Amino acid sequence: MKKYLSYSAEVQEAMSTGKPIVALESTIISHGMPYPQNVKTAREVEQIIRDNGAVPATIALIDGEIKIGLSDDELEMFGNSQGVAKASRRDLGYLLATKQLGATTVAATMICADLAGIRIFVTGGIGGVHRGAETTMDISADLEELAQTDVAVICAGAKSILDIGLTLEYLETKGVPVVGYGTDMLPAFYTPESEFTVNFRADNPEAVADMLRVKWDLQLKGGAVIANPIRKEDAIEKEFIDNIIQQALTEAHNNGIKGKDVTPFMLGKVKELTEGRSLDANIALVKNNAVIGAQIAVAFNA
Ligand code: PSU
Ligand code: MN
Repeated sequence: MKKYLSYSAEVQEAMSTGKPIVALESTIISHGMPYPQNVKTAREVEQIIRDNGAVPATIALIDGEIKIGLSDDELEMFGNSQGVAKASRRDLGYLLATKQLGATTVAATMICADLAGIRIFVTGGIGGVHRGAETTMDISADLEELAQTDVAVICAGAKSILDIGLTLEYLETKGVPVVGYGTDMLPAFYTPESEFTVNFRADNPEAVADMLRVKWDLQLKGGAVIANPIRKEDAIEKEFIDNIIQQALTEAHNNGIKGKDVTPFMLGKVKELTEGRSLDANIALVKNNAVIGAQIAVAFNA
């Protein structure tokens, strides 16, 4: 299994000297944000993680290998090329065997991080139960991965392109803890709050690290969602964004968007309809998550 893994020099060094490492996904680069903001953000997020005492490991599939840590040129390639596949759990075997470029989703990044022994992962938003899933059955593989793979995901909560209530029910059934970082309310990505509460609240990195340590000491398989709210100054007004999401959902439906294309379509459409404000918010919240995620990795490593 180790023969499929290939580490950057920076990650290799961190592993041999026992430094804290933070995993990062690549779907957010290739399919979640437009070029060139995607590459710029990816680089800045990596630097924020370094500045907060941890080592970044952006994960992607290249030429039959799972790359744990990308070079600057590789980040550029993932941000600026059309032929990158969106890689979730089901895609890993095929994309590696055929030596294609694959940008890993939350689910696939968790799998690869776990193979590399990395327990802390920072991103913007997770996939979830989509609105209308009671008929479409569109439920992200991210949720099943959180149920079974031992990686904590620091994100900005669940986006309201999803059915947040059903996403929480699914996570509850699967025994995945949803922790609010400094909040009792579940953040909803573009807004710091939603109408839903989290399961537990943690007010500092040590509290998160302690909870993860006990969970995994007990061999309770699976991950955790650490939901860190977007800062007020970066947030988008709830009524405005809800309206836009409703329009984007209608367009997705009218265009017959299905399967793995739903989330990228929605992100692109919301960006267009907000004239870029959703992208600015997305960039700000990922950076905010990188600060907290690095601090959690440091505490978990202690
Ligand atoms: N949410 C975002 N940005 C993203 C994604 C989700 O705000 O880029 C990506 C993540 O990689 C996530 C994936 O794992 O979309 C979920 O896709 P799906 O719903 O097809 O499982
Ligand atoms: Mn889906």
